Amino acid sequence: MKNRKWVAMLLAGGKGTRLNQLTKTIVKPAVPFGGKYRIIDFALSNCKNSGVETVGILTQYKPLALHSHLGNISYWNFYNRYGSLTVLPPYQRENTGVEWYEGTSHAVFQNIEFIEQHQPDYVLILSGDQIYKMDYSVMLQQHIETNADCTIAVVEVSWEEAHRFGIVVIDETTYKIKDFEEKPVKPTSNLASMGIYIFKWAILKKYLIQEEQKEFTHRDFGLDIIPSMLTDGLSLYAYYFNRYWKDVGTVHSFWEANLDLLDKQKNIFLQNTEWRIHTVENSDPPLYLDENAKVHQSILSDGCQISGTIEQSVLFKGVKVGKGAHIKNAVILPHTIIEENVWIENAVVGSKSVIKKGVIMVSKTPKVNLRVVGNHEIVDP
Ligand code: ADQ
Ligand code: ADP
Repeated sequence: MKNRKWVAMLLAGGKGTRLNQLTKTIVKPAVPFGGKYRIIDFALSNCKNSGVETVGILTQYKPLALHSHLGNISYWNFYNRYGSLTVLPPYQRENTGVEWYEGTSHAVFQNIEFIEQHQPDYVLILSGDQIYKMDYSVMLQQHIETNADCTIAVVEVSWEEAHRFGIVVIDETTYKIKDFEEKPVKPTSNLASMGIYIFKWAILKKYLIQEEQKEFTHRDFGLDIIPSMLTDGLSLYAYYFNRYWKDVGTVHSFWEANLDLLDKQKNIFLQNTEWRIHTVENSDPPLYLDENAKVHQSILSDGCQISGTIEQSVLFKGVKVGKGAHIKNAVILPHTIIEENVWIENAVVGSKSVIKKGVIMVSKTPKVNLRVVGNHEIVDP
């Protein structure tokens, strides 16, 4: 990995409006995930495990929880002779005042100086709101071998979902990208961009500057930068990823991705520590199951206190479940209290909520009718 100068820019500032109740006070990358993690831990751990030494994290929207999570930066142990982890909020500039980041490429444009300090050959652009385990150094290897100007990581998605993504059309033998369209109404392929890009830095820099001079632009990678590069005949390649990947943009996909962690066959299984996901440790007391507790195929976290029955569920830190309560296919966020004789099935329950004695919250059709309780909500029978 030595002497391969690359810098990662991790975009962690989007609003994430479709996670509604769960992102009222925190930004999507800071939303708790998988019992003890936050969503951003996946991209950060991938960086650490892939040997990316310099990471800039672009924050903006409701950053408090994210900043405090990242505050314990030494934990991430990026510090070494070569690099560091740096949080980059929008900052005060001469003349113009604080300029908020607009689209994703504008956010990177504003940090050109930071990138230049490191004089990288390549820049890796990442999203802070995806669940996956990926070795970015393999993608970089391909990028170097093909001498690409830009490499886009792609994954096959279902045809019904394809319209939610940037859609890539490739030459099947060379993987060269022939066409790209951001969130097309009628997708012509089901190969989706993962929003993960490697660019030659000199080329990206030129396009970032060029984009700023345009009058009508979203200042976005998918809408502006990638299409401009294709139009100009640059060399763009797809990096094909065939492992687990989920963009947790909606409450439904958040619920699904949490429950996916319970399946040993899926290659996101967290107990498989060959590619470890790191997080900031805490000093919560250990999990406690009392004499009435029954637990089946579930993740239970530190500080939980269980008297009821738990099946195929993910319980985050400090959740209390009373006697006679039954929880199935549910995701229960930190410090929620579930009182006696509650029945919850196919649901996401936000953090610090209280579900009162006897409440029945069951959805038989989670695909269309997942039950969701907001953070701090109190649910009475
Ligand atoms: P979206 O997911 O819609 O599509 P976007 O909303 O731009 O992309 O967010 C990408 C990442 O950037 C997120 O982590 C978000 O939090 C962050 N972000 C957004 N605006 C930001 C800003 N101004 N400052 C800092 N961070 C910001 C993208 C691609 C698609 C691709 C999907 C895959 O555009 O082509 O298919 O990702 O999920
Ligand atoms: P959702 O999950 O609801 O789609 P996103 O985080 O993806 O929410 O953001 C929705 C849109 O708003 C995206 O196009 C994104 O680029 C844009 N956006 C989000 N946050 C910001 C921001 N702070 N500044 C500028 N644009 C933003």
